[in-house]
Amino acid sequence: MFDALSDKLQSALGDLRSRGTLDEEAISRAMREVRLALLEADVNLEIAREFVGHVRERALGQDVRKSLTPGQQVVKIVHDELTALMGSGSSQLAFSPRPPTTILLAGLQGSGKTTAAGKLALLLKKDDKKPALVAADLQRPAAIDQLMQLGEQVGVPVYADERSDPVKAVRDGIERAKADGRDVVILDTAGRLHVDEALMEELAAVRREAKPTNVLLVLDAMTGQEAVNVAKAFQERIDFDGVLMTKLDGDARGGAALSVKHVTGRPIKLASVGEKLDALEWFHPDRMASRILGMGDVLTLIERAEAAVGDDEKEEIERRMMKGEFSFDDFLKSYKMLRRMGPLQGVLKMIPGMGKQLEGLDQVNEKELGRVEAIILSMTPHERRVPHVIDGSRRMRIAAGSGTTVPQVNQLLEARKQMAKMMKMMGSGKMPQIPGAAAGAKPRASATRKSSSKRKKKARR
Ligand SMILES: Nc1nc2c(ncn2[C@@H]2O[C@H](COP(=O)(O)OP(=O)(O)O)[C@@H](O)[C@H]2O)c(=O)[nH]1
Ligand SMILES: [Mg+2]
Repeated sequence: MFDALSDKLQSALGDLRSRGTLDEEAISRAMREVRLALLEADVNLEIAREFVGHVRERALGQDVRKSLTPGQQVVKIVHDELTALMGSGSSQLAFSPRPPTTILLAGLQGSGKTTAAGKLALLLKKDDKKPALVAADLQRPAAIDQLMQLGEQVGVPVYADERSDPVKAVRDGIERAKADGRDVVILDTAGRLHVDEALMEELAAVRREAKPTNVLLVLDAMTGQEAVNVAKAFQERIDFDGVLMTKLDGDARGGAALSVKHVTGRPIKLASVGEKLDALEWFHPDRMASRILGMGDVLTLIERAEAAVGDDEKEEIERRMMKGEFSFDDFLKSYKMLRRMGPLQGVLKMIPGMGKQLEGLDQVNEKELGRVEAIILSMTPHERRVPHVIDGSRRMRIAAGSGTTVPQVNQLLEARKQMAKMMKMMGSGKMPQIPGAAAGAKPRASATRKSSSKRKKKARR
């Protein structure tokens, strides 16, 4: 995700990170590079200029805190400003006190509305909601079929009537959802290739009928600044509460995601990061900023792990992680989970410190994963539980036993250490100084635990 931007920002700041002191010249040089990186990511000129202005001002005026080097502080400032740019507000949807909650998806044709409707239904279902899908795109019969198929795949009812009109389809759909005791209704509407008057009128009519609890604009991140222009046009005509940004997995440059909040004042609430049905995530600006800056995204990692693994196993690992007792046995289990958690490279990048290490590897494939397993399996049970006993000669033995090299063993030892450190800081509520410097991670970490117990309840039913 945003690979090019991420690389450029990291290299712009790389020089600062390692410096003990900072002068104006060094900051200016870095800021020129940051500005260029943003422009190349298709962030609009004015936003890029303003962004760099803020960072520079804060960097020059910073009161030097003992805990961070000046270079690290600049990285933290960039992190904070990126977070602020993407919106520090909540990514929650509104839920109606009188169900059903209605969610209207609007957007251009091909932006990903219909697939997003299916993905959102699945996401809400996992959160113990009872969603239903309503087809309000009646222009093409194929659109209804597509929604029907998605509904079947995620196990959610679809209300559709191809002979209806969009307004009536929405009215009937909501009625049926109520009668069936569904508590969330997702409305999939028609799009056009371009913003046009007929589309806006249809949407306005559907909106009047549905009185939706949430209007989400679906935007294709791959279209860059064009997506931002589309957002402006929709805002003027029908307005929306938040954005569901799609196709963040492709080679999207990031401009749309970085600019849309600033331009429209509406936050990104959800991010679609792949074609698979489980590739929809709640959007957290602070976590996204961490990912872009290569600081890892431990919270999203934990959430994905939760979704991929049995509850008991997970709670045990999580409890120990939070105490910093993250043994190689836990690591191995987590690694096996990783295989079930989606595209490997993306997952590994969320581990703090792994982003850079992955640079040399063009693709992390099953072979590399196999190597990690082989290394851990070559450790004695005691070594796995108490990794700090692994000295030089043990490393040589492990490398020989697993058919790997000592540097590869070292790299794994280091990765475990980083993770354990990170987890411990999160568990104690102290945020790490640089990686993922975002405030507010503590409440989220506990929210994570809460949601896990909820899932557990569900599993018992
Ligand atoms: N790679 C990728 N493809 C997506 C994503 N979301 C949607 N697509 C694809 O985009 C195309 C258009 O999606 P669709 O939901 O039919 O768009 P709609 O016209 O707005 O309803 C389909 O081929 C989807 O598989 C995403 O997050 N990542
Ligand atoms: Mg569609």
